[in-house]
Amino acid sequence: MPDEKKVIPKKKQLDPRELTTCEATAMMLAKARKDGVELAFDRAQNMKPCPIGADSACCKHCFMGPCRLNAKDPYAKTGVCGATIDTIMSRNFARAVAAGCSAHTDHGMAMLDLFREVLEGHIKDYEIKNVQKLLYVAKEMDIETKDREIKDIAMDLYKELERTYTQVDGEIPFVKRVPEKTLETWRKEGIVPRGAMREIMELMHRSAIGVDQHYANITKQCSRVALADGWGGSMVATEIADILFGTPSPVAIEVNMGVLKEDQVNIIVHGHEPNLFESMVASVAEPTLIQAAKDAGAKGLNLVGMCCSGLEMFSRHGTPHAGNFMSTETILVTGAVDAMVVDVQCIKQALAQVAECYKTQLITTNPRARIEGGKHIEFHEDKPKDCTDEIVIQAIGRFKNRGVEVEIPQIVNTGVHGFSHEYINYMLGGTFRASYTPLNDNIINGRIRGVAGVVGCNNPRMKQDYVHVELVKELIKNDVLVVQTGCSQIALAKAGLTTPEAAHLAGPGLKEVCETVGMPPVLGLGACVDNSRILIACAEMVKTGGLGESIADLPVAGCAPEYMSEKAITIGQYFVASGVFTVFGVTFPITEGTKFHKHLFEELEDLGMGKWGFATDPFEIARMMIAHIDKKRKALGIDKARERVLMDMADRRDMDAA
Ligand code: XCC
Ligand code: SF4
Repeated sequence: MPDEKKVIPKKKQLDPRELTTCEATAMMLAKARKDGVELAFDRAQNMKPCPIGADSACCKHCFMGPCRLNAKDPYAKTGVCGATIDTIMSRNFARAVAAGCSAHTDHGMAMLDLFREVLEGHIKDYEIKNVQKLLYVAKEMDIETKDREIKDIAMDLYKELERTYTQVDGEIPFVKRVPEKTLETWRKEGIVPRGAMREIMELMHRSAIGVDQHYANITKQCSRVALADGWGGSMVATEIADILFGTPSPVAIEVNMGVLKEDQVNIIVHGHEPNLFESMVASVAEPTLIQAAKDAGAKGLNLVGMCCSGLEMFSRHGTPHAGNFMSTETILVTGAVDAMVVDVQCIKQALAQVAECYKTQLITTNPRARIEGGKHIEFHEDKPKDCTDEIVIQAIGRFKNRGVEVEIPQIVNTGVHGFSHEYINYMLGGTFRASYTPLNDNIINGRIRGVAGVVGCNNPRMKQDYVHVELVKELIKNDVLVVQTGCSQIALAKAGLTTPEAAHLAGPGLKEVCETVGMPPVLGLGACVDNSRILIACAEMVKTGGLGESIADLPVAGCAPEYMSEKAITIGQYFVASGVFTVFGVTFPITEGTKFHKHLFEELEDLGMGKWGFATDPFEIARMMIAHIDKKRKALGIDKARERVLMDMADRRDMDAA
């Protein structure tokens, strides 16, 4: 039974099924209520979002304020310094972009540190697993590879990629991947990133009191910072993870809370750093530790993932995945989790309290991120197993005297995930002619109407998973191929849409392509940093030809329908700056009817980029995305082809029926 003092007073409580479409989460939410344990779902009901903040109409950038304006009459007042609503909103937006970029680039830089230490021989527990990928990236970066030692090539690549972060002038290395016309637009606008550190520094400076006070100019630096994430920090994180740990390829994995095993020691890793998780994989395979678990009466060690690091791991190791962001508290309610191990990003502080209620060990591992009430076992890359072995020992200790009742929702779904852009290439093109030509051809001939990225978090202000799932269903029904990263793909996996069998839910054109290739209509590409894989895929589509000259010409659109993180805003901004129409759900930190709103939601498109959109209803979002895709098809002159191919297919069906 949970600790008495944690029992919460009865406040407003909605039926769990109104809060989530995830059956397991609903079950555990109901149990938490019975146990008197408060979760983020409850807090969201009892804490209305601050209405002034929701409109981004307040400023606390100096201590003459904080100042707040009236979103209903946005130009009636200014701040004490005279800052207008547009300045205030764009500065708030800038700070979110800077924070999100910092998260991804700090993570990417940590991966690069690891890479360097491996190369210099200071770290011996990791190695280069994927030489082919190393050579491929090195060649792209114009590094000589012929007749050279792998180590030397790798060191040159390290030095080259380090510029992504530290360079003070020039252009970041991965602009080499950007289609020429897109890059031309960036150069014209002055938004090609130099190095992430410099760009973030400048944005923090410009968004301080009394510096940049033109919303359009602030937006430029927002784009520059965001691009330093998408084509910089995140892309480096993805590429280095592939080089060190292997490029993912599709595997069938188990998802949902049923992956926990009552008779095993259950260890959840929840966070964003693959190196910790890789070492956990090694520790749970350690014969002495397996024996220790058996001696404690367990059948074995059961390692599962949650959120983004889970997404990176399942495609490399087939590690099961227990759920997305809004399930991280509820899963502790099962009582079956012996240790929850976290590193950085998206870790709710309340996990410490919920863990305490259910006697789970909450273990922090990264020096950047500690939680009051959690146990800290620091992870050091030069001796990773010191930390992860100890975690296993702690988990076994908790298994031995769980002291709480265990109730695991017996729900397990299967999804096929791990589609790198390299694999998409191969899957559609075949080994001998790996290319994007078949994808482009199928878009041009209209079988595939376009491609949509549906990504990002859960947010307890929306019914968990509902918008992700309904939106994606609507898109594939309309022949739009969906690619995914982040927590979104777990929503779709739980709904059974990430298997090849889900092709029957697709429109006739997409269905035919999926059935021919044997692929799902919804492709999971990995963690949030792996949004870079979507950028690369877009760049490849442009380079392959037939779909215009810049990313802005492609019949593609993006969406984060249940986002909650500042990181999502950064991702949204780099997709917009790259040329993609990007729709966000839940809420948008902006006041409508202002110049800054018009700038983000209309004017950026006129500058050759994409633009933002906002809607909360999945069907409305789908309508907006499809309308955009159709607009681009028309501009490319391929709108008629689609009508023809659909007519053909109807004829064929009639013939089959006759
Ligand atoms: Fe976090 Fe990455 Fe959002 Fe999920 S999707 S809630 S950012 S874990 Ni990235
Ligand atoms: Fe107010 Fe201007 Fe200071 Fe912001 S920067 S808190 S608007 S005085």
